[in-house]
Amino acid sequence: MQNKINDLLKKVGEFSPATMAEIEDFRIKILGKKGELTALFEEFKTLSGEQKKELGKSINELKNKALNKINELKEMLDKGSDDACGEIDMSRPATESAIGTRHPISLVKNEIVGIFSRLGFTTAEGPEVEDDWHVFSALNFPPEHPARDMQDTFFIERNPDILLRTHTSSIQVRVMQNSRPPIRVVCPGRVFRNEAISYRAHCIFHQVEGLYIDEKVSFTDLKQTILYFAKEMFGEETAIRMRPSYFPFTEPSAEVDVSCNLCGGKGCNVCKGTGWLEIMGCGMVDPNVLEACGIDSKKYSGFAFGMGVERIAMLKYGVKDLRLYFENDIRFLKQFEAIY
Ligand code: 2NL
Repeated sequence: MQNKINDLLKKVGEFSPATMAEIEDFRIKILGKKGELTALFEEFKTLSGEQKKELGKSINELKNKALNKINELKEMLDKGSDDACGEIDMSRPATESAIGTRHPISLVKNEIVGIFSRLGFTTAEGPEVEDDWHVFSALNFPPEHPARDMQDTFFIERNPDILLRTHTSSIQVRVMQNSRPPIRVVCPGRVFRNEAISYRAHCIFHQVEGLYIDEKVSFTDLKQTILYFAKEMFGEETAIRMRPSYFPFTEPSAEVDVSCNLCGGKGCNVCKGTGWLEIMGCGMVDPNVLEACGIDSKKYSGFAFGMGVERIAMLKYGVKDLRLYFENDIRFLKQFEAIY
């Protein structure tokens, strides 16, 4: 028996495989159910107590050597295959990891700007701290208009001519002053109004306004442009309707509704049973505004529109409380498109 143990010890010592399959074959041949070492253990059971004492140590040593050798060999081959140069594709892209998510207001603003850019509108931005002329006077606001009231607008105490813009129209005023028609521009940005904060109002919010000025621009152009926008934003099946309205800077003016795509126009709790959702205001630019900005109102006409980004985002994502857009609660924000 001692000889058999020695033979097997030698075999284990000399074993030098090249592949995983060889190791597995060897393991089965030695340690498997019908393996050589297993047979030795069967034989060991039949020995007398005295003989067991004599051989027990060496048969256990053999078993441990065999197990260790097999495990070491397996580990070596495993590692070798990882290190082998030819087997790693160094050109494979690394695993992407998200660095955050885009804010829903940015997503919707980018989408609005994108739709108009496909119609040839460029984008312009301007200062958030403005003067009275660019925000009110140039836009045909009469001196006694309530928007000029301290109640609605944030003024700088030391100089009431300086204020936080209440709409992004002041950007378009600057564009008109600084360029010649044809003008096609959309102006996204933050605006500020002195309002009590609630689920439907905030003192800071976002607008996108648009302006198109050229010879012979008509209300038909306005209507088709808005219809194109509505279909792109809310889906091909979307219809629009216009209701007469009033703004100091446009004449005629209209409020635009889109058909409610939640109930297909039948009436639901989102559209409050009407089948319609208000999305923006618009109109033909008042000739007084064109003249104030240095554009000949006899030669040129134009349309303009303005929409609240929070409102469009509420309709798009079903957000019921506007404050969620400003609180930076990670549970809300992480639901939007990831940035890599
Ligand atoms: C609304 C309504 C509107 C405009 C904005 C505009 C700008 C210039 C001249 C004429 Cl420079 N009009 N902007 C026109 C009509 C409506 O916004 O409900 N906004 C959220």
